[in-house]
Amino acid sequence: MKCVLIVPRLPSLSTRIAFPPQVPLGHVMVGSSLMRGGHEVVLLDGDVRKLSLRSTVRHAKDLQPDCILIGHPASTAGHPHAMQLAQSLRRELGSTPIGYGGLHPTYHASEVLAAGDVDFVITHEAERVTRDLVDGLAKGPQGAFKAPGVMSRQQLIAQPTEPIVDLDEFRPIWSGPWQLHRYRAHGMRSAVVQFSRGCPRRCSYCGQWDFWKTWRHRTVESFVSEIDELSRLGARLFWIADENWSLRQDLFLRLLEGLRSVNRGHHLIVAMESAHVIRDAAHLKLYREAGLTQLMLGLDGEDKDLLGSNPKRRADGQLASVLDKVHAAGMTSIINHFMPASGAGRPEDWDRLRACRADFYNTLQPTPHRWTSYGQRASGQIYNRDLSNWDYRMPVLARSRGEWLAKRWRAKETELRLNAPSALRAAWAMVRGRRPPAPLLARSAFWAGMVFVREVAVLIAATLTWLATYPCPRARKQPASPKRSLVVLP
Ligand code: B12
Ligand code: SF4
Repeated sequence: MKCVLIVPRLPSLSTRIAFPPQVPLGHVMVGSSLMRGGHEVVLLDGDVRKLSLRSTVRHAKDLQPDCILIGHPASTAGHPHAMQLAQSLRRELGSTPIGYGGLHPTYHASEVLAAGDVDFVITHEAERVTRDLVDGLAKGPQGAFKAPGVMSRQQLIAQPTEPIVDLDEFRPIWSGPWQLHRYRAHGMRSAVVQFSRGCPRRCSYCGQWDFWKTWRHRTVESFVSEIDELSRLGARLFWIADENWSLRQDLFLRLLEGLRSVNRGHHLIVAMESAHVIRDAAHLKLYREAGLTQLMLGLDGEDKDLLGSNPKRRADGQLASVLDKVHAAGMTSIINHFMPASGAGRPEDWDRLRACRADFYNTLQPTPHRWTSYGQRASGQIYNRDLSNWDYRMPVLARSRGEWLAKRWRAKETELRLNAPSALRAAWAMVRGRRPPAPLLARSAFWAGMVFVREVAVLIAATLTWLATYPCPRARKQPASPKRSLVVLP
Protein backbone atom coordinates (compact mmCIF):
# COMPACT_ATOMS: atom_id res chain seq x y z
CA MET A 1 0.00 0.00 0.00
CA LYS A 2 1.19 3.54 -0.70
CA CYS A 3 0.66 5.50 2.55
CA VAL A 4 0.90 9.28 2.62
CA LEU A 5 1.53 10.58 6.15
CA ILE A 6 0.48 14.21 6.52
CA VAL A 7 1.17 17.00 9.01
CA PRO A 8 -1.31 19.85 8.44
CA ARG A 9 -0.04 23.40 8.78
CA LEU A 10 -0.45 25.05 12.18
CA PRO A 11 0.38 28.71 11.65
CA SER A 12 -0.79 30.27 14.89
CA LEU A 13 1.78 29.28 17.55
CA SER A 14 3.66 32.18 19.13
CA THR A 15 6.65 29.91 19.83
CA ARG A 16 7.21 29.42 16.12
CA ILE A 17 9.36 32.55 16.23
CA ALA A 18 11.81 30.67 18.43
CA PHE A 19 11.81 27.39 16.53
CA PRO A 20 10.16 26.31 13.29
CA PRO A 21 8.32 22.96 13.06
CA GLN A 22 10.51 20.05 14.08
CA VAL A 23 10.64 16.59 12.58
CA PRO A 24 7.35 14.84 13.45
CA LEU A 25 8.78 11.85 15.31
CA GLY A 26 5.37 10.16 15.64
CA HIS A 27 5.03 10.12 11.82
CA VAL A 28 8.61 8.90 11.44
CA MET A 29 8.02 6.05 13.92
CA VAL A 30 4.75 5.02 12.29
CA GLY A 31 6.20 5.39 8.78
CA SER A 32 9.28 3.31 9.71
CA SER A 33 7.06 0.53 10.99
CA LEU A 34 5.04 0.60 7.75
CA MET A 35 8.25 0.48 5.71
CA ARG A 36 9.38 -2.61 7.66
CA GLY A 37 5.99 -4.12 6.79
CA GLY A 38 6.75 -3.64 3.08
CA HIS A 39 4.53 -0.59 2.48
CA GLU A 40 5.53 2.51 0.54
CA VAL A 41 5.64 5.67 2.66
CA VAL A 42 5.66 9.38 1.82
CA LEU A 43 5.78 12.17 4.42
CA LEU A 44 3.96 15.36 3.45
CA ASP A 45 4.79 17.89 6.17
CA GLY A 46 2.60 20.88 5.37
CA ASP A 47 3.80 22.60 8.54
CA VAL A 48 7.51 22.78 7.79
CA ARG A 49 6.77 23.48 4.09
CA LYS A 50 4.21 26.18 5.01
CA LEU A 51 1.61 24.64 2.69
CA SER A 52 -1.90 26.03 2.68
CA LEU A 53 -4.77 23.62 3.14
CA ARG A 54 -5.44 23.71 -0.58
CA SER A 55 -1.83 22.97 -1.60
CA THR A 56 -1.56 20.19 0.97
CA VAL A 57 -4.61 18.54 -0.56
CA ARG A 58 -3.26 19.06 -4.09
CA HIS A 59 0.11 17.50 -3.18
CA ALA A 60 -1.63 14.59 -1.48
CA LYS A 61 -3.81 14.00 -4.52
CA ASP A 62 -0.82 14.11 -6.89
CA LEU A 63 0.80 11.33 -4.86
CA GLN A 64 -2.13 8.98 -5.65
CA PRO A 65 -2.22 7.38 -2.22
CA ASP A 66 -3.85 4.09 -1.26
CA CYS A 67 -4.20 5.36 2.28
CA ILE A 68 -3.90 8.73 4.05
CA LEU A 69 -2.65 9.04 7.63
CA ILE A 70 -3.00 12.37 9.41
CA GLY A 71 -1.50 13.53 12.70
CA HIS A 72 0.08 16.62 14.28
CA PRO A 73 2.96 16.76 16.78
CA ALA A 74 1.17 19.59 18.63
CA SER A 75 -1.77 17.27 18.86
CA THR A 76 -4.60 19.31 20.46
CA ALA A 77 -3.58 22.64 18.93
CA GLY A 78 -3.27 20.94 15.53
CA HIS A 79 -6.59 19.16 15.83
CA PRO A 80 -8.89 21.74 14.17
CA HIS A 81 -6.49 21.86 11.22
CA ALA A 82 -6.34 18.06 11.02
CA MET A 83 -10.13 17.91 10.89
CA GLN A 84 -10.33 20.57 8.17
CA LEU A 85 -7.72 18.67 6.18
CA ALA A 86 -9.64 15.39 6.52
CA GLN A 87 -12.78 17.13 5.26
CA SER A 88 -11.04 18.56 2.19
CA LEU A 89 -9.25 15.29 1.45
CA ARG A 90 -12.50 13.39 1.67
CA ARG A 91 -14.02 15.73 -0.93
CA GLU A 92 -11.03 15.41 -3.28
CA LEU A 93 -10.04 11.78 -2.81
CA GLY A 94 -13.42 10.09 -2.56
CA SER A 95 -13.20 6.75 -0.80
CA THR A 96 -9.42 6.62 -0.12
CA PRO A 97 -9.18 5.46 3.53
CA ILE A 98 -8.23 8.24 5.96
CA GLY A 99 -6.69 7.42 9.36
CA TYR A 100 -5.92 9.89 12.15
CA GLY A 101 -3.59 9.19 15.08
CA GLY A 102 -1.94 10.84 18.09
CA LEU A 103 -2.75 12.02 21.57
CA HIS A 104 -5.82 14.19 20.97
CA PRO A 105 -7.70 11.89 18.57
CA THR A 106 -7.04 8.95 20.91
CA TYR A 107 -9.22 10.64 23.54
CA HIS A 108 -11.77 12.14 21.13
CA ALA A 109 -12.24 9.26 18.73
CA SER A 110 -16.04 9.18 18.83
CA GLU A 111 -16.35 12.86 17.92
CA VAL A 112 -13.71 12.56 15.20
CA LEU A 113 -15.54 9.63 13.61
CA ALA A 114 -18.93 11.29 14.01
CA ALA A 115 -17.73 14.24 11.86
CA GLY A 116 -17.74 11.69 9.03
CA ASP A 117 -14.47 12.29 7.15
CA VAL A 118 -12.01 10.14 9.08
CA ASP A 119 -12.44 6.38 8.64
CA PHE A 120 -10.08 5.17 11.37
CA VAL A 121 -8.75 6.59 14.60
CA ILE A 122 -5.49 4.92 15.59
CA THR A 123 -5.32 5.07 19.36
CA HIS A 124 -2.34 5.36 21.73
CA GLU A 125 1.12 4.35 20.48
CA ALA A 126 0.64 3.61 16.85
CA GLU A 127 3.62 1.79 15.32
CA ARG A 128 2.23 -1.73 15.56
CA VAL A 129 -1.43 -0.72 15.36
CA THR A 130 -1.03 1.27 12.12
CA ARG A 131 0.89 -1.56 10.50
CA ASP A 132 -1.91 -4.00 11.42
CA LEU A 133 -4.45 -1.53 10.06
CA VAL A 134 -2.67 -1.02 6.73
CA ASP A 135 -1.99 -4.78 6.39
CA GLY A 136 -5.73 -5.23 6.95
CA LEU A 137 -6.62 -2.53 4.40
CA ALA A 138 -4.46 -4.32 1.84
CA LYS A 139 -6.68 -7.37 2.31
CA GLY A 140 -9.98 -5.44 2.18
CA PRO A 141 -12.02 -3.24 4.51
CA GLN A 142 -13.21 -6.03 6.79
CA GLY A 143 -9.63 -6.87 7.83
CA ALA A 144 -8.95 -3.25 8.73
CA PHE A 145 -12.04 -2.79 10.88
CA LYS A 146 -10.90 -5.57 13.16
CA ALA A 147 -7.36 -4.27 13.83
CA PRO A 148 -6.77 -3.98 17.60
CA GLY A 149 -6.30 -0.42 18.86
CA VAL A 150 -8.24 1.04 15.92
CA MET A 151 -11.63 2.74 16.14
CA SER A 152 -13.96 3.18 13.19
CA ARG A 153 -17.64 3.82 12.66
CA GLN A 154 -18.01 0.02 12.48
CA GLN A 155 -15.95 -0.54 15.63
CA LEU A 156 -16.65 2.23 18.14
CA ILE A 157 -14.63 0.69 20.93
CA ALA A 158 -11.01 -0.17 20.21
CA GLN A 159 -9.92 -3.68 21.09
CA PRO A 160 -7.21 -3.25 23.73
CA THR A 161 -3.55 -3.59 22.76
CA GLU A 162 -0.53 -4.21 24.94
CA PRO A 163 2.19 -1.53 25.07
CA ILE A 164 5.21 -2.32 22.89
CA VAL A 165 7.78 -4.16 24.99
CA ASP A 166 10.81 -4.10 22.69
CA LEU A 167 11.09 -0.46 21.61
CA ASP A 168 14.32 -1.17 19.69
CA GLU A 169 12.31 -3.30 17.28
CA PHE A 170 10.45 -0.14 16.25
CA ARG A 171 13.39 2.29 16.14
CA PRO A 172 13.05 4.93 13.45
CA ILE A 173 14.58 4.33 10.02
CA TRP A 174 16.29 7.70 9.63
CA SER A 175 17.36 6.98 6.06
CA GLY A 176 13.63 6.99 5.18
CA PRO A 177 11.80 9.64 3.12
CA TRP A 178 11.65 12.34 5.82
CA GLN A 179 13.65 15.13 4.13
CA LEU A 180 15.62 15.76 7.31
CA HIS A 181 17.41 18.78 5.84
CA ARG A 182 14.17 20.76 6.29
CA TYR A 183 14.30 20.59 10.10
CA ARG A 184 16.39 23.16 11.95
CA ALA A 185 16.49 24.88 15.31
CA HIS A 186 18.76 27.60 16.70
CA GLY A 187 20.72 27.64 13.45
CA MET A 188 21.47 23.89 13.46
CA ARG A 189 20.11 20.79 11.78
CA SER A 190 17.84 19.24 14.40
CA ALA A 191 16.11 15.97 15.19
CA VAL A 192 13.71 14.58 17.77
CA VAL A 193 14.64 11.28 19.43
CA GLN A 194 13.13 9.12 22.12
CA PHE A 195 14.89 6.84 24.61
CA SER A 196 11.98 6.01 26.91
CA ARG A 197 8.19 6.24 26.90
CA GLY A 198 5.72 6.99 29.64
CA CYS A 199 6.05 8.09 33.22
CA PRO A 200 5.41 6.38 36.54
CA ARG A 201 4.20 9.62 38.11
CA ARG A 202 0.54 10.55 38.09
CA CYS A 203 0.32 14.37 37.91
CA SER A 204 -3.34 15.31 37.70
CA TYR A 205 -2.94 17.85 34.86
CA CYS A 206 -0.91 15.51 32.65
CA GLY A 207 -2.18 12.59 30.59
CA GLN A 208 1.14 11.31 29.26
CA TRP A 209 1.30 8.51 31.80
CA ASP A 210 -2.09 7.22 30.72
CA PHE A 211 -1.33 7.59 27.02
CA TRP A 212 1.81 5.44 27.14
CA LYS A 213 0.48 3.15 29.91
CA THR A 214 3.87 2.03 31.26
CA TRP A 215 7.41 3.39 31.47
CA ARG A 216 9.74 1.54 29.07
CA HIS A 217 13.08 2.29 27.50
CA ARG A 218 15.27 1.47 24.53
CA THR A 219 18.60 -0.26 25.08
CA VAL A 220 21.45 2.17 25.60
CA GLU A 221 23.39 0.67 22.66
CA SER A 222 20.53 1.07 20.20
CA PHE A 223 19.73 4.65 21.24
CA VAL A 224 23.37 5.75 21.21
CA SER A 225 23.85 4.29 17.75
CA GLU A 226 20.78 6.23 16.59
CA ILE A 227 22.31 9.51 17.81
CA ASP A 228 25.54 8.56 16.11
CA GLU A 229 23.70 7.89 12.85
CA LEU A 230 21.82 11.19 13.02
CA SER A 231 25.04 13.05 13.80
CA ARG A 232 26.59 11.54 10.69
CA LEU A 233 23.54 12.77 8.76
CA GLY A 234 24.30 16.28 10.03
CA ALA A 235 21.98 16.73 13.03
CA ARG A 236 23.51 18.76 15.86
CA LEU A 237 20.56 19.67 18.03
CA PHE A 238 18.42 16.94 19.56
CA TRP A 239 15.12 17.32 21.37
CA ILE A 240 14.77 14.38 23.73
CA ALA A 241 11.13 13.30 23.42
CA ASP A 242 11.04 11.53 26.77
CA GLU A 243 8.88 12.29 29.72
CA ASN A 244 11.24 10.83 32.26
CA TRP A 245 14.47 9.46 30.81
CA SER A 246 16.48 9.84 34.02
CA LEU A 247 14.20 7.71 36.17
CA ARG A 248 16.77 5.01 36.97
CA GLN A 249 20.14 6.46 37.91
CA ASP A 250 22.24 3.42 36.96
CA LEU A 251 20.67 3.24 33.51
CA PHE A 252 20.82 7.00 33.03
CA LEU A 253 24.52 7.29 33.85
CA ARG A 254 25.24 4.42 31.45
CA LEU A 255 23.25 6.24 28.79
CA LEU A 256 25.19 9.47 29.39
CA GLU A 257 28.47 7.60 29.04
CA GLY A 258 27.26 6.18 25.72
CA LEU A 259 26.21 9.64 24.52
CA ARG A 260 29.58 11.06 25.53
CA SER A 261 31.27 8.50 23.31
CA VAL A 262 29.39 9.78 20.20
CA ASN A 263 29.39 13.48 21.06
CA ARG A 264 30.65 15.44 18.05
CA GLY A 265 29.57 18.74 19.57
CA HIS A 266 25.85 17.99 19.71
CA HIS A 267 23.30 19.72 21.95
CA LEU A 268 20.62 17.78 23.79
CA ILE A 269 17.55 19.63 25.06
CA VAL A 270 15.70 17.61 27.63
CA ALA A 271 12.92 17.76 30.21
CA MET A 272 13.99 16.35 33.56
CA GLU A 273 12.75 16.01 37.08
CA SER A 274 14.49 18.48 39.34
CA ALA A 275 14.86 15.71 41.96
CA HIS A 276 16.94 13.73 39.48
CA VAL A 277 19.26 16.65 38.78
CA ILE A 278 19.78 17.03 42.52
CA ARG A 279 20.40 13.29 42.79
CA ASP A 280 23.03 13.52 40.07
CA ALA A 281 24.79 16.64 41.40
CA ALA A 282 28.09 14.77 41.41
CA HIS A 283 27.72 13.84 37.74
CA LEU A 284 27.04 17.21 36.11
CA LYS A 285 30.37 17.09 34.28
CA LEU A 286 29.20 13.86 32.67
CA TYR A 287 25.90 15.54 31.77
CA ARG A 288 27.80 18.22 29.90
CA GLU A 289 30.22 15.80 28.25
CA ALA A 290 27.25 13.75 27.06
CA GLY A 291 26.04 16.88 25.26
CA LEU A 292 23.22 18.02 27.55
CA THR A 293 22.75 21.74 26.95
CA GLN A 294 19.34 22.77 28.22
CA LEU A 295 17.51 21.16 31.12
CA MET A 296 13.81 21.94 31.34
CA LEU A 297 12.50 21.38 34.84
CA GLY A 298 9.00 21.38 36.28
CA LEU A 299 8.25 22.13 39.90
CA ASP A 300 4.48 21.93 39.91
CA GLY A 301 2.72 18.88 41.18
CA GLU A 302 0.78 18.13 44.24
CA ASP A 303 -0.07 14.57 43.48
CA LYS A 304 0.96 11.44 45.15
CA ASP A 305 2.30 8.93 42.70
CA LEU A 306 3.63 5.44 42.33
CA LEU A 307 7.09 6.39 43.55
CA GLY A 308 6.24 8.26 46.75
CA SER A 309 4.40 11.43 47.50
CA ASN A 310 5.05 14.67 45.78
CA PRO A 311 8.62 14.27 44.50
CA LYS A 312 8.71 17.58 42.66
CA ARG A 313 8.02 19.70 45.71
CA ARG A 314 10.43 17.75 47.85
CA ALA A 315 13.15 18.72 45.42
CA ASP A 316 12.95 22.48 45.18
CA GLY A 317 14.65 23.34 48.49
CA GLN A 318 18.06 22.17 47.27
CA LEU A 319 17.55 23.20 43.71
CA ALA A 320 19.23 26.63 43.72
CA SER A 321 22.71 25.38 44.54
CA VAL A 322 22.46 22.54 42.01
CA LEU A 323 21.26 24.94 39.30
CA ASP A 324 24.27 27.15 40.02
CA LYS A 325 26.43 24.08 39.36
CA VAL A 326 24.45 23.28 36.20
CA HIS A 327 25.17 26.81 35.02
CA ALA A 328 28.84 26.57 35.97
CA ALA A 329 29.11 23.31 34.01
CA GLY A 330 27.96 25.17 30.88
CA MET A 331 24.31 24.09 30.77
CA THR A 332 21.17 26.18 30.90
CA SER A 333 18.24 25.52 33.21
CA ILE A 334 14.68 26.43 32.35
CA ILE A 335 11.91 26.17 34.93
CA ASN A 336 8.47 25.61 33.48
CA HIS A 337 5.89 26.90 35.88
CA PHE A 338 2.11 26.70 35.68
CA MET A 339 0.28 29.95 36.38
CA PRO A 340 -2.32 29.50 39.14
CA ALA A 341 -5.76 28.74 37.68
CA SER A 342 -7.09 31.79 39.57
CA GLY A 343 -4.64 33.93 37.58
CA ALA A 344 -3.09 35.57 40.62
CA GLY A 345 -0.08 34.02 42.31
CA ARG A 346 1.02 34.48 45.90
CA PRO A 347 4.17 36.61 46.33
CA GLU A 348 5.81 33.80 48.31
CA ASP A 349 5.38 31.47 45.32
CA TRP A 350 7.22 33.89 43.03
CA ASP A 351 9.93 34.32 45.68
CA ARG A 352 10.27 30.56 45.91
CA LEU A 353 10.67 30.29 42.15
CA ARG A 354 13.14 33.15 41.90
CA ALA A 355 15.16 31.59 44.70
CA CYS A 356 15.86 28.60 42.41
CA ARG A 357 18.08 30.86 40.28
CA ALA A 358 17.19 29.18 36.97
CA ASP A 359 18.50 30.78 33.78
CA PHE A 360 15.00 31.07 32.31
CA TYR A 361 11.45 30.83 33.57
CA ASN A 362 8.66 29.85 31.28
CA THR A 363 5.06 30.28 32.37
CA LEU A 364 2.45 27.76 31.29
CA GLN A 365 -1.31 28.12 31.42
CA PRO A 366 -3.39 25.38 33.09
CA THR A 367 -5.07 23.54 30.24
CA PRO A 368 -7.95 21.23 31.06
CA HIS A 369 -7.47 18.30 28.68
CA ARG A 370 -10.45 16.15 29.28
CA TRP A 371 -8.44 12.92 29.57
CA THR A 372 -6.80 14.27 32.74
CA SER A 373 -8.43 14.40 36.15
CA TYR A 374 -7.64 18.12 36.31
CA GLY A 375 -9.42 18.58 32.97
CA GLN A 376 -12.51 16.84 34.25
CA ARG A 377 -12.57 18.99 37.39
CA ALA A 378 -12.11 22.25 35.49
CA SER A 379 -14.37 21.50 32.53
CA GLY A 380 -17.07 23.89 33.77
CA GLN A 381 -14.70 26.88 33.69
CA ILE A 382 -13.63 26.74 30.03
CA TYR A 383 -13.79 30.11 28.28
CA ASN A 384 -11.48 29.71 25.30
CA ARG A 385 -12.89 26.88 23.21
CA ASP A 386 -10.69 27.38 20.17
CA LEU A 387 -8.48 24.30 20.43
CA SER A 388 -5.78 25.80 18.22
CA ASN A 389 -5.08 28.04 21.25
CA TRP A 390 -4.66 25.13 23.65
CA ASP A 391 -0.89 25.31 23.58
CA TYR A 392 -0.14 26.11 27.25
CA ARG A 393 0.71 29.72 26.30
CA MET A 394 -2.88 30.95 26.11
CA PRO A 395 -5.26 30.79 29.09
CA VAL A 396 -8.24 28.53 28.61
CA LEU A 397 -10.13 29.04 31.88
CA ALA A 398 -11.90 32.33 32.57
CA ARG A 399 -15.34 33.77 33.29
CA SER A 400 -15.19 36.70 30.90
CA ARG A 401 -13.06 38.26 28.21
CA GLY A 402 -11.77 40.79 30.74
CA GLU A 403 -10.55 38.03 33.06
CA TRP A 404 -9.04 36.14 30.12
CA LEU A 405 -7.03 39.18 29.06
CA ALA A 406 -6.02 39.89 32.66
CA LYS A 407 -4.63 36.36 32.97
CA ARG A 408 -2.56 36.87 29.85
CA TRP A 409 -1.16 40.14 31.23
CA ARG A 410 -0.33 38.50 34.56
CA ALA A 411 1.58 35.73 32.78
CA LYS A 412 3.67 38.27 30.88
CA GLU A 413 4.31 40.31 34.02
CA THR A 414 5.36 37.13 35.84
CA GLU A 415 7.76 36.14 33.05
CA LEU A 416 9.28 39.59 33.13
CA ARG A 417 9.69 39.59 36.90
CA LEU A 418 11.14 36.10 37.02
CA ASN A 419 13.50 36.51 34.09
CA ALA A 420 14.76 40.04 34.74
CA PRO A 421 17.29 39.07 37.49
CA SER A 422 18.98 36.34 35.44
CA ALA A 423 18.98 38.51 32.30
CA LEU A 424 20.64 41.31 34.27
CA ARG A 425 23.14 38.87 35.82
CA ALA A 426 24.06 37.56 32.35
CA ALA A 427 24.34 41.08 30.92
CA TRP A 428 26.55 42.19 33.83
CA ALA A 429 28.80 39.13 33.47
CA MET A 430 29.11 39.90 29.76
CA VAL A 431 29.90 43.57 30.32
CA ARG A 432 32.63 42.63 32.75
CA GLY A 433 33.94 40.16 30.18
CA ARG A 434 33.84 37.35 32.66
CA ARG A 435 31.65 34.91 30.80
CA PRO A 436 30.60 35.34 27.19
CA PRO A 437 27.31 33.48 26.85
CA ALA A 438 27.40 30.13 25.07
CA PRO A 439 26.16 30.62 21.49
CA LEU A 440 23.14 28.36 22.01
CA LEU A 441 22.22 30.13 25.25
CA ALA A 442 22.51 33.52 23.56
CA ARG A 443 20.38 32.39 20.63
CA SER A 444 17.66 30.82 22.73
CA ALA A 445 17.58 33.82 25.08
CA PHE A 446 17.20 36.12 22.09
CA TRP A 447 14.39 34.08 20.52
CA ALA A 448 12.62 33.58 23.85
CA GLY A 449 12.70 37.38 24.11
CA MET A 450 11.18 37.65 20.65
CA VAL A 451 8.36 35.26 21.61
CA PHE A 452 7.72 37.48 24.63
CA VAL A 453 7.65 40.65 22.50
CA ARG A 454 5.29 39.05 19.99
CA GLU A 455 2.93 37.82 22.68
CA VAL A 456 2.86 41.24 24.32
CA ALA A 457 2.19 42.94 20.96
CA VAL A 458 -0.72 40.57 20.24
CA LEU A 459 -2.00 41.17 23.76
CA ILE A 460 -1.89 44.95 23.41
CA ALA A 461 -3.92 44.68 20.20
CA ALA A 462 -6.44 42.31 21.84
CA THR A 463 -6.78 44.60 24.87
CA LEU A 464 -7.28 47.72 22.76
CA THR A 465 -9.94 45.96 20.68
CA TRP A 466 -11.68 44.86 23.85
CA LEU A 467 -11.56 48.36 25.36
CA ALA A 468 -12.84 49.88 22.12
CA THR A 469 -15.87 47.61 22.11
CA TYR A 470 -16.52 47.50 25.87
CA PRO A 471 -19.28 47.24 27.15
CA CYS A 472 -20.74 46.07 23.82
CA PRO A 473 -22.02 42.50 24.40
CA ARG A 474 -20.05 41.25 21.40
CA ALA A 475 -16.87 41.96 23.34
CA ARG A 476 -17.82 39.35 25.88
CA LYS A 477 -18.05 36.64 23.30
CA GLN A 478 -15.51 33.82 23.51
CA PRO A 479 -12.56 33.98 21.10
CA ALA A 480 -13.42 33.11 17.53
CA SER A 481 -12.89 29.54 16.39
CA PRO A 482 -11.05 28.88 13.13
CA LYS A 483 -13.19 29.31 10.05
CA ARG A 484 -15.53 26.49 9.16
CA SER A 485 -15.10 25.22 12.65
CA LEU A 486 -14.80 21.49 13.08
CA VAL A 487 -13.40 22.00 16.54
CA VAL A 488 -14.30 19.16 18.87
CA LEU A 489 -15.22 20.73 22.14
CA PRO A 490 -13.88 19.04 25.24
C1 B12 B 1 9.78 16.91 21.86
C2 B12 B 1 8.51 17.70 22.05
C3 B12 B 1 8.43 18.95 21.47
C4 B12 B 1 9.54 19.53 20.59
C5 B12 B 1 9.48 19.00 19.15
C6 B12 B 1 8.15 18.41 18.73
C7 B12 B 1 7.97 18.27 17.23
N1 B12 B 1 8.34 17.22 16.61
O1 B12 B 1 7.48 19.14 16.61
C8 B12 B 1 9.24 21.04 20.67
C9 B12 B 1 10.02 21.63 21.83
C10 B12 B 1 9.55 21.84 19.41
C11 B12 B 1 7.76 21.01 21.03
C12 B12 B 1 6.91 22.05 20.78
C13 B12 B 1 5.58 22.02 21.13
N2 B12 B 1 4.96 21.14 21.93
CO1 B12 B 1 5.75 19.49 22.48
N3 B12 B 1 6.34 17.84 23.05
C14 B12 B 1 7.42 17.19 22.82
C15 B12 B 1 7.36 15.84 23.54
C16 B12 B 1 8.20 15.91 24.81
C17 B12 B 1 7.80 14.67 22.67
C18 B12 B 1 7.06 14.59 21.32
C19 B12 B 1 7.43 13.29 20.67
O2 B12 B 1 8.13 13.28 19.68
N4 B12 B 1 7.04 12.18 21.27
C20 B12 B 1 7.42 10.86 20.82
C21 B12 B 1 6.46 10.41 19.71
C22 B12 B 1 6.85 9.04 19.22
O3 B12 B 1 5.20 10.36 20.33
P1 B12 B 1 3.90 10.95 19.63
O4 B12 B 1 4.22 12.16 18.88
O5 B12 B 1 2.83 11.03 20.64
O6 B12 B 1 3.56 9.80 18.57
C23 B12 B 1 2.97 8.56 18.87
C24 B12 B 1 1.44 8.58 18.93
O7 B12 B 1 0.90 9.78 19.39
C25 B12 B 1 1.00 8.27 17.55
N5 B12 B 1 1.05 9.31 16.52
C26 B12 B 1 1.62 10.51 16.56
N6 B12 B 1 1.53 11.12 15.37
C27 B12 B 1 0.90 10.29 14.53
C28 B12 B 1 0.57 10.43 13.20
C29 B12 B 1 -0.10 9.40 12.56
C30 B12 B 1 -0.42 9.54 11.13
C31 B12 B 1 -0.45 8.24 13.28
C32 B12 B 1 -1.16 7.16 12.62
C33 B12 B 1 -0.10 8.10 14.63
C34 B12 B 1 0.58 9.13 15.24
O8 B12 B 1 1.97 7.29 17.20
C35 B12 B 1 3.26 7.71 17.66
C36 B12 B 1 4.12 6.52 17.94
O9 B12 B 1 3.60 5.73 18.96
C37 B12 B 1 5.83 15.70 23.84
C38 B12 B 1 5.48 14.82 25.02
C39 B12 B 1 5.61 13.35 24.60
N7 B12 B 1 6.31 12.58 25.33
O10 B12 B 1 5.09 12.92 23.57
C40 B12 B 1 5.42 17.16 23.95
C41 B12 B 1 4.02 17.53 23.55
C42 B12 B 1 3.63 16.78 22.31
N8 B12 B 1 4.13 18.95 23.22
C43 B12 B 1 3.07 19.61 23.52
C44 B12 B 1 2.86 20.98 23.17
C45 B12 B 1 1.62 21.65 23.74
C46 B12 B 1 3.77 21.66 22.35
C47 B12 B 1 3.63 23.08 21.82
C48 B12 B 1 2.24 23.46 21.32
C49 B12 B 1 4.13 24.05 22.92
C50 B12 B 1 4.17 25.49 22.44
N9 B12 B 1 3.26 26.30 22.88
O11 B12 B 1 5.04 25.86 21.70
C51 B12 B 1 4.66 23.06 20.66
C52 B12 B 1 4.05 22.58 19.33
C53 B12 B 1 5.09 22.56 18.25
C54 B12 B 1 4.62 21.81 17.03
N10 B12 B 1 4.97 20.57 16.89
O12 B12 B 1 3.91 22.33 16.23
C55 B12 B 1 2.05 18.78 24.28
C56 B12 B 1 0.81 18.46 23.46
C57 B12 B 1 -0.41 18.42 24.37
C58 B12 B 1 -1.65 18.01 23.66
N11 B12 B 1 -2.69 17.87 24.38
O13 B12 B 1 -1.73 17.84 22.49
C59 B12 B 1 2.92 17.51 24.68
C60 B12 B 1 2.16 16.18 24.73
C61 B12 B 1 3.54 17.83 26.05
C62 B12 B 1 2.58 17.62 27.21
N12 B12 B 1 3.00 16.88 28.22
O14 B12 B 1 1.50 18.09 27.26
N13 B12 B 1 7.40 19.82 21.59
S1 SF4 C 1 6.23 13.92 35.95
FE1 SF4 C 1 5.83 14.98 33.99
S2 SF4 C 1 5.33 13.36 32.50
FE2 SF4 C 1 5.18 12.47 34.55
S3 SF4 C 1 3.02 12.61 35.05
FE3 SF4 C 1 4.03 14.42 35.93
S4 SF4 C 1 3.90 16.04 34.35
FE4 SF4 C 1 3.39 14.05 33.37
